[in-house]
Amino acid sequence: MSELNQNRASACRVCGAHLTAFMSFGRMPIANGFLKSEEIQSEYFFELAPAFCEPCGMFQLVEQPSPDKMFHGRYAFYSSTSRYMQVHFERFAQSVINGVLAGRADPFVVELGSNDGIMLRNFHACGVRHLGVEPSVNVAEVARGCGINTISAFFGRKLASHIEAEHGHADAILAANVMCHIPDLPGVADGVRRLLRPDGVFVFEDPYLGDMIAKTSYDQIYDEHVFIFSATSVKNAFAPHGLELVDVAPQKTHGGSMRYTLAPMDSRPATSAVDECLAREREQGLGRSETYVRFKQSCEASRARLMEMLNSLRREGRRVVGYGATSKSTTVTNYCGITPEHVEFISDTTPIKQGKLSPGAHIPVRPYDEFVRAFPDYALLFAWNHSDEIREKEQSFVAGGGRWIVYVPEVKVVS
Ligand code: JHZ
Ligand code: ZN
Repeated sequence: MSELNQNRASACRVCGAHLTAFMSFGRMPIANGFLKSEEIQSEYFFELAPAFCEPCGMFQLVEQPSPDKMFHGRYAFYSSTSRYMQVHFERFAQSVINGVLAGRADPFVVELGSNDGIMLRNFHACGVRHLGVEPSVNVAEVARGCGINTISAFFGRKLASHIEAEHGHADAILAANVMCHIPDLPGVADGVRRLLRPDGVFVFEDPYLGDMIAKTSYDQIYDEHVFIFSATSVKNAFAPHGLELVDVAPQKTHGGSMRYTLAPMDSRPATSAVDECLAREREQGLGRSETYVRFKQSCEASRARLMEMLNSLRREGRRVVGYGATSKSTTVTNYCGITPEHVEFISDTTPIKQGKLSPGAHIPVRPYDEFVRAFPDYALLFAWNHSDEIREKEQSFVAGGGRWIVYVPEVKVVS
């Protein structure tokens, strides 16, 4: 697929059918493009507009910035910032070790988009042969520093052949919050099929379309997420490449995700969870365009309610601070029109984001200490997907009278 096609698709990236955006979130910067004030002049913008392909069921962006604008040596998202996510990936790894790898001699595991090694460290600790593929050099470097074998490259057919030639076929190929980032899904599917052993499995998880629609969590839509998957679209997208959807398992992470297990066609039986999930998606109307018209209306209503609240707090002179400079918050701040007048700063524990401005809205990102030093009246929970972990940690904020503003599944103040 040409670079041009990857950036702006008039045809579905999976089945080639004609694509039309059903809404636009407007002019959007790179979600993780935290910047210094002297970089404002050259900030890059594109139009964030999702489309739904009725023939194959794939939810996708019409336009996506080129991958090198998003994933590079200054990539701002380090997976290991959440303690809960560390536990999640330890369990994910254990399920693979005790599942498909059990009883195999010298198994080999490949992870696509292995970031700072949050998942592979568990295989490394058990002495399992592994390889991470991570194009963002800075996060890959953290993994290598912990002894995790990692190459910095984008995965596709060619790289799959190289890996196979050097290490042999993989018993398991894993990906978490990665597949939905890759525009050339057919190329990755072919690469996976080529690299996988005939009795191997490909297991990946990503934010789930069913949750996004049910909760109006439109902030899952940003440049990196070129696709938002469902079981229906995953089944349709991989079958032409010889990979069959054999299991699905809902996950709580990232505000509602789905774990998909695929295997070479007819190599293992599909669980009943697959048909059940496909039926639920039909009932939810995920295949119908009216669902997306309603989703657009829900996004608009959510935006209006959030701005009403932030404007009235501003009139009352309340201090509001953002919590978590997430990728998701770039969509929320830019789509809703949140400015530093509404949100004084965003607190974040990631050093590379601190001292910078949030993309597009230019709200200062400050170290966590500043949140603790002078608690605001309200904290706008941009990292709402980590709500349990954060609210457990921030009990003194609430005890001191602080309140959380959340906007998923609906805009409200909670203590
Ligand atoms: P978090 C990223 O999305 C980007 P983001 C990516 N595209 C993707 O798909 C998902 O992850 C998986 C901070 N924080 O996890 C750390 C605190 O400050 O919601 C992070 O900057 N204090 C790859 O960016 C941010 O919040 C805390 O206590 O939307 C959380 O980002 C915690 C728990 C986090 O992912
Ligand atoms: Zn399609």
